[in-house]
Amino acid sequence: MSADHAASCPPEGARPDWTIDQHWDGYTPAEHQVWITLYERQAALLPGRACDEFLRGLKALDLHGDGIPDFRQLNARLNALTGWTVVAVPGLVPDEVFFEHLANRRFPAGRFIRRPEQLDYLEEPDIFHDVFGHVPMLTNPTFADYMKAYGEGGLRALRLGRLHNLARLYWYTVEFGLMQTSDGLRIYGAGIVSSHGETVFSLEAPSPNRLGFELLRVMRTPYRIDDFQQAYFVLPSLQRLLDDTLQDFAPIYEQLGRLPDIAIDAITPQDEVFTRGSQAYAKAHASEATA
Ligand code: HBI
Ligand code: FE
Repeated sequence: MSADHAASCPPEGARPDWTIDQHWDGYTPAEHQVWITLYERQAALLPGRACDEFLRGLKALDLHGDGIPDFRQLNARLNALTGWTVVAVPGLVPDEVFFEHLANRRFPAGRFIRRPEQLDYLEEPDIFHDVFGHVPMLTNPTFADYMKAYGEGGLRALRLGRLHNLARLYWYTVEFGLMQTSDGLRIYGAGIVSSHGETVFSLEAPSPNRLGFELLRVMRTPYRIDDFQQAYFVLPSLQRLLDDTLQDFAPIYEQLGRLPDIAIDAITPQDEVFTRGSQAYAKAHASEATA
């Protein structure tokens, strides 16, 4: 998510690090019902589609469909597993604030939940996207280390003027990543697992390209911010993601300064091709907002 629209000062009532109390007692029955509806829809769809690491995390956190989770209980479980904590924020926070939290194993999550008439689309990440989508993977030690490394890398990328490249890595892994497993392709990205439509589209539609994950390649590829992705990148394992991220990015940024972007729908001779997409869906939907 781009934080272009986030103000540079915390809003009234927020702490200097932009966190707020979750104020769990303040949720209405109708808000809990939105969580339950979304949870039940995704819980039915994800077995056989989400990777084992995600499904195990969902179970370990006991994020059942009784309503919006209370961060105090969620954090007791999560913190014991990987040292991560979920903190409530009012919405998008500035990049620097976001990375500073991640680097300290704190995941900023929206406190609000979408309205019933917005079940399938919303602009800012709400508590369902942030908690159901992101937090299960944070129970996995390898992924948990990756997210911390990403936060540290984000602070560096900001200083080096390379945030647009690093943000693509986040987008194509943390938000929209696929993984290769012995049972076939599986999803792990939070933007997919929290979306009914994209869960099916990302795995089954003939439209998008599905390509092997290569760090430099991913950082050269713009992404869709307004619709289903035109390309998904497939990880061989979570360990590969962590190993790639722990290397020094300075030489990579230097190469990125010389290399052009790769078109969003392109397949290069170096790509490992899982699916050569028809791009039919993208062609039928005119708007092309990319980042
Ligand atoms: N703030 N709350 C919130 N959630 C995000 O995912 C987020 C953010 N601020 C910045 C940001 N993401 C992105 O700029 C980075 O992931 C690149
Ligand atoms: Fe997200």
